[in-house]
Amino acid sequence: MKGVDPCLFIRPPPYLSGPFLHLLHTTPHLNSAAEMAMNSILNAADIKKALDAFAAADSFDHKKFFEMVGLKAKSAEDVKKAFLVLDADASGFIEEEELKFVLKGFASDGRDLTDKETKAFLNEADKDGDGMIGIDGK
Ligand SMILES: [Ca+2]
Repeated sequence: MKGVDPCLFIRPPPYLSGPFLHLLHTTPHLNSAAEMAMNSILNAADIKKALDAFAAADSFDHKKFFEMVGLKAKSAEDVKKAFLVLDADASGFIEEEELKFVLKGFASDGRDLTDKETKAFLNEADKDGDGMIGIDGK
């Protein structure tokens, strides 16, 4: 396996992209499941406060957001749990489509990120430039 990009093996099948993901993210009971999982890691009041702070379109700042929800102060184990909630298709990466709905992973009524916010978030968080965010935060 040396020299082979491991991403090739954990890329989601085509039905798990685009429209299907959108359905996944807009299905209320799935969102509630994500919200419940996130509430077991973070404080619901902190989540609400952070969502309110970035309620306006194009105001999202992921560093401040993660700090406000308390994720920055969490253990690597908890951060990993949060990552798994946001990685809706369990591909091992948070892709652009998942990033767009990232706030719904914190609360089912979280807004969608604008395309501008999604791109800015991805550009900054995707340190290795593969177009998605891995569990190592790259
Ligand atoms: Ca994914």
